[in-house]
Amino acid sequence: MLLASLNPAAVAAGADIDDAVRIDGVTLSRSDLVGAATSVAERVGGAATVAVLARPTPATVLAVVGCLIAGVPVVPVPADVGAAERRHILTDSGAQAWLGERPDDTDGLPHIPVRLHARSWHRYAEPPPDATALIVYTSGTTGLPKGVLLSRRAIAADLDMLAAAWQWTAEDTLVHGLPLYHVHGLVLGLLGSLRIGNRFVYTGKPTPENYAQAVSEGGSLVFGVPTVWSRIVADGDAARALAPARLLVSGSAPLPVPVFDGLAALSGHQPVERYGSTEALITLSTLAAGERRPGWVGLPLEGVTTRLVAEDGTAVPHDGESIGALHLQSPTLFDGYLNRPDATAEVLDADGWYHTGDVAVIDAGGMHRIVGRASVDLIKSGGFRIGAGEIETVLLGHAGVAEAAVIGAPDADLGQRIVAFVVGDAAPDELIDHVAQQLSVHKRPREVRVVDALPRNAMGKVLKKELLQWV
Ligand code: MLC
Ligand code: AMP
Repeated sequence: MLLASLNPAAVAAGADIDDAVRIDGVTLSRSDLVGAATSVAERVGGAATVAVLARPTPATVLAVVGCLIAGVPVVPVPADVGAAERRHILTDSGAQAWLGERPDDTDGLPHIPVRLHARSWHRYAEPPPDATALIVYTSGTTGLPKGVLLSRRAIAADLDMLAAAWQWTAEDTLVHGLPLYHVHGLVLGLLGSLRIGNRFVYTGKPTPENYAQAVSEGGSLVFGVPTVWSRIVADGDAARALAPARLLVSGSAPLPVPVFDGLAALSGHQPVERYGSTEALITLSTLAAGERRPGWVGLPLEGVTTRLVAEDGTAVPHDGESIGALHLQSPTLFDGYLNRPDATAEVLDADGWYHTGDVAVIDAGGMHRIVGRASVDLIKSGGFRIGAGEIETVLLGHAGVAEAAVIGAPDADLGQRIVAFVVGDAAPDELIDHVAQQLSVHKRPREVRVVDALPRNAMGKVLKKELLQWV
């Protein structure tokens, strides 16, 4: 079963632990989780889809777990979501209610609160493995985010593959402070812990101090995006305080080599790097018992096959130098984008290869290095995937903007930072707030530059590579 450690029989047989999940000042035992989440399941059973505003709270944990018990697909909604993105997610997913945290604006949907102290011991049959567990919204280069359909089977397979790669066991205490509305924090961090049966500690904001504290209290398996690791290294003391951990794991964006080296020098741990996406889950990783090479993201997990493809469709050699488009086959692949067969067909071919949109090299030993994204319009900022097109559309919706172009400029802290170039008479701060309110706070441009004209080619297309030279 997907949530193996919450199997009521396992809990009843004495496998209870008092502190299975610690989040937002609340500690839940395994039987608390089973009882309260089953009570949630009873209230939502039969619903087609529900939305969960994924603030990092016990209510969010119980809402997600309750839906997984009842077999109701969950749409995790970013905690800082803005109005336009929220409406899109609700309409596109067809969510019938908000479960758990209550948004300020429910958009007319009913809200079902989660009662922390309610208990039910009803036993639900395990839903079929191909049932959708989660619909996770993620950005493309253009347009509004697409709903990625993730089955129970894909999630369970990925967690088991990672458990093997990282020697992850019920003895671990997993700590992180990442958002609970993306694969990293939700699937790996929370659902991974509930499947493997280890203790889970949510740190609150992923600050160096909070991570150091969580490890001093017994955290052994620590997850972060490169921005988190970079801030920890810059802190020095926090990095040294991670020494007692068992494994530090970085993913969601490229880990700069100096950050890898800084962690190794200060904490004594070379971080494990792993690569993944919302659509394919985690597919490549270095191993707990294997080489960790700065700048490289590792080997295919058990059951994953990769290939590199040149622009003319021919195979690129695995020589550690030649660059090609990365395709992969994996038992962890998504079941398509909700309502978007066209977009699904663009990335998932008839032979079951997922075209990742990343370019990579592979060496003779099968080690992978991610060179970058094929498109300049897909930006990774602080580990968040953000489409230039969705921000441009929102900027163009502002009365003071005539033209807009968005780029991801290199940034020492965020990896890439969103910079918007606009033609118009709006004030930059007003435009930043406009994006934060319409899309989500983490998608706001960090900088808006008002210019007289955008550089365009003869066809009128904005020259983004040239804009990158302007920052
Ligand atoms: C500032 N703020 C504003 C604002 N300007 N709010 C509204 N409007 C404005 N104009 C405030 C916010 O309210 C908030 O306040 C604060 O700024 C947020 O600051 P930030 O600068 O945006 O946060 P930052 O510190 O930069 O965040 C860094 C980070 C974050 C690393 C914590 O980027 C993060 O959590 N990244 C993780 C992304 C992730 O998990 N990706 C995984 C994708 S899955 P306040 O008071 O609330 O702080 C995936 C698959 C895989 O990729 O391989 O894993
Ligand atoms: P998302 O859908 O948010 O999970 O973003 C997936 C994308 O994040 C991938 O296609 C990569 O571009 C990037 N990514 C994830 N992990 C890594 C990593 N370890 N190194 C480099 N890029 C990564």
